[in-house]
Amino acid sequence: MSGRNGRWSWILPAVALAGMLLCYPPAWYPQGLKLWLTSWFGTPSYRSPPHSMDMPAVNPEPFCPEGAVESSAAWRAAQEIEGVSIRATEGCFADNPHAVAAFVRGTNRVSPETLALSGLTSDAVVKGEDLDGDGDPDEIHIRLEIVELNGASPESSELMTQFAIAPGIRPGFWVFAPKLAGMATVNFESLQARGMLRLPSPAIRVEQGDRVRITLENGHYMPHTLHLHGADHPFLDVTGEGNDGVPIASEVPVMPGGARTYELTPRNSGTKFYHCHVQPHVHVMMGLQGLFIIEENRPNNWLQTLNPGAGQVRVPSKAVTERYDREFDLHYSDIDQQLNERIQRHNDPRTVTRSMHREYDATDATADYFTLNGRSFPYTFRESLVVVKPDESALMRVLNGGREGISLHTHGHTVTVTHRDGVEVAPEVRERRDVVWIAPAQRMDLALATTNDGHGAYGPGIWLFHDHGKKAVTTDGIGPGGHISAIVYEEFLAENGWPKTSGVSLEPYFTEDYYRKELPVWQAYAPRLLSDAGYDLLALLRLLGLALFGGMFLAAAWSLFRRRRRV
Ligand SMILES: [Cu+2]
Repeated sequence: MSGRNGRWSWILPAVALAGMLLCYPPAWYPQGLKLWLTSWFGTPSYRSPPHSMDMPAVNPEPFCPEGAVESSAAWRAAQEIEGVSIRATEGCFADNPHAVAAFVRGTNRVSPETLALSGLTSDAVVKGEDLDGDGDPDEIHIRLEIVELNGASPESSELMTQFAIAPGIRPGFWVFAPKLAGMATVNFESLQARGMLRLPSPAIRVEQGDRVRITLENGHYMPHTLHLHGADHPFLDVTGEGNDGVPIASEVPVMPGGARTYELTPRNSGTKFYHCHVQPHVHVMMGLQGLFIIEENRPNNWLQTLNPGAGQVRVPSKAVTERYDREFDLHYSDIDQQLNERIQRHNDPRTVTRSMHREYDATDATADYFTLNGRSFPYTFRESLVVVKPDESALMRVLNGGREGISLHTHGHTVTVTHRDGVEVAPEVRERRDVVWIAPAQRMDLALATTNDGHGAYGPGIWLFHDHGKKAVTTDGIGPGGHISAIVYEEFLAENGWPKTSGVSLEPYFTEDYYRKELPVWQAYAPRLLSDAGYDLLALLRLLGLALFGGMFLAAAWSLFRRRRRV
């Protein structure tokens, strides 16, 4: 009995082994074995690769949404409000012209109608006396609030108040914001933040010699301050209180529910910076940072005190219009999702603080998202284009508010660095560059000339400008994304302000799927060739067979081994 059993007991493992060899994918055989098999059995016949998968139809957002108030003719047109000449916006999205007028005249000086249309409170930007008698107000009092965007809410499972930097991408932010009347969302049904509650914090413009007061009204749940980086300000104010915004050197921070007024009378002009200085490695990177521009003193110099979202300056100063046809505020930043998502996981100030200060490690930070004026491509094409005409000059005031340096490259143009950190570069040593290195916190004033001379410019077109380091042109590694924008000549803009691009369809980039990494990149121009590959069913069957015969073999070998030991 045992003899017959012994003979038969070898059959099962042998069958399992033969099955495994049959099912083993031939492509995995060693080269020598493949050649030996080929010499015995001939070459294997060609098997076509699996079919391409049918991808879902792309359902893009409108590039330049019709019917949005930002893209309306009423907001984009050149117009005069309260005696303020407001320039046209050639691109798709414009700032609210009533708010622009109120920022120029002062929210305390415009008509109730303009104030209501601006959405601001009457004390948002208060303009007082003309101290030097040159026809413009020199007493400026700005009030800033702190607003959380895309945070967790105890009342809803949705993020509150929402602001997308690109389709479907909503990291959490804290921003300085102008004082607004009414609610934070566009209406009762929407979770969408109002236009002026956005990234980046507004660019602030004051005049050299102005008596400037900025009150930080802290309605937020954490302590904050205001630090005027590079702007000439006294360390202490007239009452002896701290005025530098630095909790470890000058003052107790502004606690939740509190307010503090910072004061300065800047003696020099230039492109400066402002930011919170409480735990700056996290607070600045959460979005509490903005451009601070001190304009040269000129008669009748009515300034647009705030430029929400930065971008085109619709009422440039006298000194700027003497030298340039156009002016743009360009605020770059980057976002570490590991930091910014923390306010989406907690809504108790104690747990947010614990998570940010004790669990997050800024030395391990890597940037995932890259923004220009608070948006990533393709949204940068709606509101951060540098729109020009031939034979013009434009001033680009650039701030790098991010944690990584930027090697800013302009296609089709060279730019001249006229000021670094708001300090003039002597004219005799200025040079033209097509790559400008901008360190974190650095500001560069770049002069762009659009005369087609083969040096400064190569002629009209849609010319990209972007960091030439390889990360910042992606959104969490998916390109095109990041802070890509373009210098666009007016003749290359459609009626609605959208650039007349040619080449690949931009439609995939206007979907959330693309940035969730669910769409093949070139599907649009070769739907079958460049879609995702389907599954090879035969290969799957082989693998299943391999697993089955492998299991059989192991089970049989084990029972054989145990039987032999018993014998
Ligand atoms: Cu802060």
